[in-house]
Amino acid sequence: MDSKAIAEALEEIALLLEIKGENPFKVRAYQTAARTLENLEEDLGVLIDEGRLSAVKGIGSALTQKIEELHRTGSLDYLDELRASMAPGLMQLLEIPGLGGKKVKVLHDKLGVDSIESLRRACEAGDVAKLAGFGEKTQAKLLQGIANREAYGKRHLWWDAFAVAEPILEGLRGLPEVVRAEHAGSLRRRLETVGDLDFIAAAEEAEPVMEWFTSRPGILEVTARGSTKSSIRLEGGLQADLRVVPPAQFPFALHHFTGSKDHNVALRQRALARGLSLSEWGLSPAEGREKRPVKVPPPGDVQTEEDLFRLLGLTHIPPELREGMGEIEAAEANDLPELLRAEDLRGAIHNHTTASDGRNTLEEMAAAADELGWDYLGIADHSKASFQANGLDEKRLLRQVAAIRELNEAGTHRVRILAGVECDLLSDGSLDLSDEVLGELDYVVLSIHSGFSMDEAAMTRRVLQGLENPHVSLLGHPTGRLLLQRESYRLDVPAVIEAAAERGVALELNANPRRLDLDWRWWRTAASKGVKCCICPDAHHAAGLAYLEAGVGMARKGWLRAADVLNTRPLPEFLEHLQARRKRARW
Ligand code: DGT
Ligand code: CA
Ligand code: CA
Ligand code: ZN
Repeated sequence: MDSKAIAEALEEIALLLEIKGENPFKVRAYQTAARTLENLEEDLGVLIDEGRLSAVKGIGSALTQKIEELHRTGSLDYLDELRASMAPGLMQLLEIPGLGGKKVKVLHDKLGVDSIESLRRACEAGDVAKLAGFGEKTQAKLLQGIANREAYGKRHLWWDAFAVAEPILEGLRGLPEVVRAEHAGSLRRRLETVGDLDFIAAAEEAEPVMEWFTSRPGILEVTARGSTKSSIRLEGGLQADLRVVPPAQFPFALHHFTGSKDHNVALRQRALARGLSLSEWGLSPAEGREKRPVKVPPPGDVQTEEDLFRLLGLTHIPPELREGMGEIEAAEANDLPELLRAEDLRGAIHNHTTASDGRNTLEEMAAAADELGWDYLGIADHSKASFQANGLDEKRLLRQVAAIRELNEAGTHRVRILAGVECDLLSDGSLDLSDEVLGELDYVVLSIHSGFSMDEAAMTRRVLQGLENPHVSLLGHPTGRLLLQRESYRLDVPAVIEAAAERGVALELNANPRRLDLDWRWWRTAASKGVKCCICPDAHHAAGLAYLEAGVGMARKGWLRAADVLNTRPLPEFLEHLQARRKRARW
């Protein structure tokens, strides 16, 4: 286990001790040790090997043992026992924003709160507001947090759902009875969140397929078991539907269960206008057409969704576009864009390292980018105002720039590393770093990490003012949402798109699966105004570079072509785009 992961384990111990009402000094000792580990300059393994860990300031002898055990084995009996001794409901309370260990303990001691449900009752009765240190405002915020959790709890991040769905699809495809199988539903449309998984399989004989699907490991409950449809509930809360159809019906079923509902309704109307009734079963003459018969194509004519669209006079509509947002009209006019593909991307520039809150070093990130075949990797660690993320001040940032230049010179990596920053946009609209320092960088990502509660007008002014600075190449995660967790801050997005177009600032499509920000629904407008998109994984560890793929799905949903996306450009052209404003500006 590395020092960051060990720090997290120590933080968890501190939290658990806090809930248990342990001695505050003991709690503090764990917190201090966690922070010490996070900021460790030396390699933890070396410290342990040389027996010098207990001499590090902030780490006592009792903790030395625990840290060594975590480092060696990746687990700790003490932590496991602590976890086991805690009512599960109490731990869940920590997921409500605004509740930490201390508050949970007070709620438990004074009101007997031991679950989210009992907290809700206590809030609704007004008991929480009466507690010292809580008050009406806190109580209202807790109730809101509970309501959000319920609204969000039913859906899952696309990325997480995909990870669960992939092996199931592979398994289905591996069954001897299965001729074809696909994802359907919102997962296939690559919606940012997914309610449940849908699978369609083609097989002459459904029974063995259903048997396999409903008896896999990791199933909590089989909620339906039929000859054409079965449903299961999986560990982690996801539900999954499987429909098994005869092979001739497959393209119709796949199309129908891919949705969306709005798209299906529009397509069915189009079929009706041609005298055809379209369903998951196939095409048949529309009612009332018996007198004036239409020619129904023989089933063999429709092998694929392409065939189905063609029969209805349309070019193929990729699943991502099937949201009932004008895709049928565009397909009719042969006017659908050629969508961005994953292989069009050549790199990305919003990524973090251990210099701020990332888990991997510059070298490790570069090695990972090499493995992915990227042409360029931009490092944009946090700036100093993000102190909770260990943001860089001018001195540390310039040191990092030098290290990056050196690493490029050394030629150890194929990927070209670009030196940037994710500079905080402060509440007054100014930037967290001086122009002088920003001028040393290859590019600047401007992001908001604080002061979320402004009203729309003030927030929009703040962003527009930030965009004035000619060093700014990219506006990071423009609306600040965290999917299933936190709403966007209030912002006049059309005004920001307008300003970005005028100033030649690109907007980020942050591909971190929790963000996917700017939302896909805005990108057609943005692209039509000439705003360029830059897709970035916002990776905080080497494996996070792979998030880029989630961004590709969102860009496709936003009707974006490769030409709309900056990081499809070869390095020289890409850099020129990022720096064009700075070059134009007169200082
Ligand atoms: P989700 O699961 O909430 O993320 O969204 P979907 O789109 O996956 O919805 P789901 O799983 O309820 O159904 C899958 C698809 O099946 C849906 O996108 C369209 C089709 N479908 C389901 N129910 C209906 C319906 O009542 N009418 C129509 N036209 N289509 C339906
Ligand atoms: Ca679904
Ligand atoms: Ca479903
Ligand atoms: Zn950020």
